[in-house]
Amino acid sequence: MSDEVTIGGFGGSLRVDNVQALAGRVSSEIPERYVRPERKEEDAVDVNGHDVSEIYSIPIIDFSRLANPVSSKEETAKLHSACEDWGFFQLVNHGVPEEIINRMKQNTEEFFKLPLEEKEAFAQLPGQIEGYGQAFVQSEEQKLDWGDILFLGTLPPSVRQMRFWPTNPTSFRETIHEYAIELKKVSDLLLQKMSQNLGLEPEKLYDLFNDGIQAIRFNYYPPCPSPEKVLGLSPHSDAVGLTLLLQVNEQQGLQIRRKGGWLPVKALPQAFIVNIGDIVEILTNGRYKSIEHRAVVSNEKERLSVAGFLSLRIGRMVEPIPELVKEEGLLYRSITFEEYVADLFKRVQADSRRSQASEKHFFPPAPSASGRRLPRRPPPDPPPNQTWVRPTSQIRARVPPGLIDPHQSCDQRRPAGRTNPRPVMSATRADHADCTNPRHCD
Ligand SMILES: O=C(O)CCC(=O)C(=O)O
Repeated sequence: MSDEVTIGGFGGSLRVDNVQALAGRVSSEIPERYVRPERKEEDAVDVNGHDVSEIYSIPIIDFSRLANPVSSKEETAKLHSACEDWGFFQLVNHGVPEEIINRMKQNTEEFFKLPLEEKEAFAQLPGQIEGYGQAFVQSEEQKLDWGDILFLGTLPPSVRQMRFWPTNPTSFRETIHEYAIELKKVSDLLLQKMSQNLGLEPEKLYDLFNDGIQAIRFNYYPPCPSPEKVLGLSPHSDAVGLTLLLQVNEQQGLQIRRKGGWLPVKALPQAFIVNIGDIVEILTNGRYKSIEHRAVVSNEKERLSVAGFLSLRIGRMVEPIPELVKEEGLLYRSITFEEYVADLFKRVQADSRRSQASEKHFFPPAPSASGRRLPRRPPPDPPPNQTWVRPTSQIRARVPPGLIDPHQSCDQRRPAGRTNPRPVMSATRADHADCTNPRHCD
């Protein structure tokens, strides 16, 4: 194979303590690197003075109704509004055999229960993001997540680095393989329906992602004696096309950004929680939103989840689809997938040195079998007097007090009459003063 593509190879994580083992040792005092002072302030924000968890629940899309000619139209319209207004939905009746879902859950639990040394046989190698370890620790100052991961490239089969695929439990490799195939079937239909909803050729998004890379990340969040001080997973958006998340046990913990607060998501058993990633946000010129999310932990029970990421193949362009660029003009610059990832990687490194939360998900450019890196071009400059809008993953996850949350991608990013998109990093509440969209501005 002359141009073998793998997910590792561009950069990895610094080695830090295994959190599952650490959780077994600490009784009350949490090591400082895990303490997130910002949680106090952020968790105090609720939506309109109400308990967000009581008011909102993310949309539920019935996959069987999407596929059924009788109900497809209505359910497809529901899907469209979920993608536009929420960027998140739960997908039920998705058709993945229950037996595969249950085996995936069981194997995942069994793997994380193994003694540390056994899991470490599949540990990340220096400079690699695949394998067992932690997500993307880039500096000694960076705050750390209260969780461990196993990250694997799954599709196409040529991206698989089997040295990271656990052999215990014995059925795990087969389960991951079968699950990956099922996940692709589900995402294929979703992409077709999304294309239809966007007024594109039905196969447009499907074609773009069909030869793309799929990866799976297994998350293990151990119980923590002071759960209110830590984060299982830092705020981030997903630098991929789509994510399909399966919560493994009944312990909840996913929260999404909504109206300036953190909205807890109650995962339905057997459902996938689907979210739009940054690449789809860019392809749709911001029409579908990639929403920031995070995971919190419990003091009683561990939480496990399995996130399946669908991304592009190396060499594809990440740019708005021309048919979707309307009067608002181009909001994102064109960039190759490998430039996009390299750019993201640089930003994460810079952020980590500032000891802030970092973006986790990216697919680095793969060295070819000959070891030669794919050619890189410098990113183009924007047209005169214009600044590009940054995709969500490239915007700081944590919003300094007084600034608008960039994930509430308000129309005011680009007020009428302005020809240049506003650099969202510097948007203030005053900038959004006359926004009429209740979803965007408080
Ligand atoms: O565990 C969760 O609920 C969130 C997982 C997630 O966001 C991720 O793996 O990217």
